[in-house]
Amino acid sequence: SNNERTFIAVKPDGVQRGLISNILSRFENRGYKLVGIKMVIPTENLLRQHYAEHVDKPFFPKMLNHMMSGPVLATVWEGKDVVKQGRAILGATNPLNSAPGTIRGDYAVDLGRNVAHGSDSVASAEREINLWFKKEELVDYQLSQLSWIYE
Ligand code: YYY
Ligand code: MG
Repeated sequence: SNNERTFIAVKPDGVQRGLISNILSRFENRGYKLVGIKMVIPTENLLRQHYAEHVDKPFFPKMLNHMMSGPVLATVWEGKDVVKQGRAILGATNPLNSAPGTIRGDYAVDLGRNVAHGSDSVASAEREINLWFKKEELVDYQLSQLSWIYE
């Protein structure tokens, strides 16, 4: 459906490196609709929920510190196949395996500094959106370009 949503976040390293506009423009240019956006310094509690699948892994404490080290830009994007396409726009988790042209392949080198997050499934996206955003923070509107993006 054209109403699929995903959660994309610019991590503290991406924010500090001035990559916000670059990352957002890739989703805008592709034709996806921005429905939520805010800056937040995440709490440990939020990150433990967000990264629930990773809390017991050896890299988790280091990753937690990094994610809490500064503001994150939290965004929600809407459109056809946006979860899968968002992951493709981000590139592989390890930037050394990310193709040139992807965000991580163009702007990152180390796994722990891979500049952005994207939900890995429709179910994760729903969970993450509800975690980071209140319902009233997600804006309902029509993209005027819709009929030029979708046939
Ligand atoms: O979903 P994605 O971000 O692409 O990768 P995950 O396997 O879910 O890992 C989340 C996050 O954890 C990853 O973006 C970087 C960090 N990380 C790490 O610092 N060291 C690892 N060995 C594995 C993951
Ligand atoms: Mg993940």
